[in-house]
Amino acid sequence: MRVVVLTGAGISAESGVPTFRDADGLWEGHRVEDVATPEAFERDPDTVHRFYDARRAHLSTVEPNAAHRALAGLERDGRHRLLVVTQNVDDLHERAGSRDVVHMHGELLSARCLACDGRFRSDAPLVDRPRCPGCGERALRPDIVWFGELPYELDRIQSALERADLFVSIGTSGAVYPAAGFVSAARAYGARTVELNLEPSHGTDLFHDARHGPAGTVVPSWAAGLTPTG
Ligand code: BV8
Ligand code: ZN
Repeated sequence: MRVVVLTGAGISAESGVPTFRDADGLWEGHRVEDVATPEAFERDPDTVHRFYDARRAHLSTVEPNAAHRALAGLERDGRHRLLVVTQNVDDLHERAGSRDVVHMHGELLSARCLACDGRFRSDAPLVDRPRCPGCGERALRPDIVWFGELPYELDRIQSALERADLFVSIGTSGAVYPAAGFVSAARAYGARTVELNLEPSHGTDLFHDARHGPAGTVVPSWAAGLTPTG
């Protein structure tokens, strides 16, 4: 089967990465509009840099969990064609072994240059204004898709949704678009749709099936059901 898996903050919760909804809409004590918008970066770049530098540094203290590993195992198994489309900016899918991963909202371990528009793997704190590896300008910003900005690889995601036999949504509240609209698109193209989440999401009625519980438990048992041994 061609399987498209959409993941959100909930899949990394058991690894110790805070979700957005955890703190009543406050992102680690910050209002989203103060740290995850181009206007916020314009207004107060240091606060935005410190916010992402802290999340980037925190990555080295967390590990992938059983849900990330189960998806990597499904891909490695090879019986099904798996594409992971993640809203997450952490690198836990890749560290679990997943290779076909689309970061539609960017990555903490990447920086983008406002002078030459280059994108570079980088784990350096950006608040110190390091020089761009490409053009040497001190014009790097977090390579993150902020509210009001166009997500990455929407064309690739759209064509994968059009050809999907199965669409699975894991650990997402379904509150942010265009990601929250993928289930309807996949369904419209004939895919079966499954929600694996701690609790019903905003779009739970749009799914054919739903299993509610912690991803670290629900995802491995769902994956095992997809590749019966023997
Ligand atoms: C754009 C990077 C236009 C930053 C992020 C249509 C209608 C209404 C509004 C809009 C619309 N279209 C666009 C908008 C505006 C906006 C939007 O959707 N606003 C919302 C708030 C209404 N969308 C945008 O701005 C998008 N851009 O539209 O551009 C455009 C068009 C043309 C040209 C130019 C521009 C861009 C949105 C991307 C913003 N960036 N992230 C960063 O990370 O710092 S979004 C960010 O928030 C995440 O990436 C994710 O997408 C979202 C958080 O949601 P979740 O990941 O689902 O996390 P959440 O905490 O909400 O929920 C966790 C879930 O997990 C819960 O359900 C919980 O029950 C569950 N859970 C918890 N623990 C576990 C668990 N599940 C399983 N196991 C557990 N252990
Ligand atoms: Zn540059």
